[in-house]
Amino acid sequence: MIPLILYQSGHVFLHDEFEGAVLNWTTAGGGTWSVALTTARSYAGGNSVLLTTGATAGHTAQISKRVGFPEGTKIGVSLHFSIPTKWFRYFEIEIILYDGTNYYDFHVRYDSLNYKWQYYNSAGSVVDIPSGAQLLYPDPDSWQHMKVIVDLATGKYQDLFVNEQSFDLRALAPYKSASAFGPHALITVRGATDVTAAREFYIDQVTLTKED
Ligand SMILES: [Ca+2]
Repeated sequence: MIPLILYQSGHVFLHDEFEGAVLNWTTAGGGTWSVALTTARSYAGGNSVLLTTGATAGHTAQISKRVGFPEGTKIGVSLHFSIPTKWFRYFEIEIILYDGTNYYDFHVRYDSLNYKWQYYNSAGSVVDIPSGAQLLYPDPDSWQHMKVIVDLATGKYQDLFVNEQSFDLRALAPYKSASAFGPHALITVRGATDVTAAREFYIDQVTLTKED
């Protein structure tokens, strides 16, 4: 099997290795969260982004970015992430695509307590991805790779690649609702925990692609 960590399809229209002096993403969270560039660890170069969830209610931390996106094509989001503790709980990528009439809320997350992938379905509920069980690399300082591809033309999820596993998502539809905003995408990378303690995770090398 070809290691999917080398999987690089599509045409890159945004790439961020978080080596600049400024974090060029919008930050948010719930409770006493924090988000900042750090030299504590990195996948490439000398920096990554450290996100710390709130220890108080909310328990989330995230970065997000709005990007222009041509109508009728596929978009891919690829990144490396590192979670120091398996009890973190949820690590997720959310891709909201606007086509001028509706928005589609594509949302894939890893449940680190039950070792499985989940998605938000057309009712806006979190459900398991079929055959979506996966053990990530075990060492707490491991960098994991994931790539999600979604399709505005079909209004369906497409593919999820994580380390050496792949998941066919083409039968799965996301939540959809009316929105008059013009065509663009809102990309969010988020961590969430359900314990009353701060949890840390790292992100590096985020790549957004237009897929064929
Ligand atoms: Ca980096």
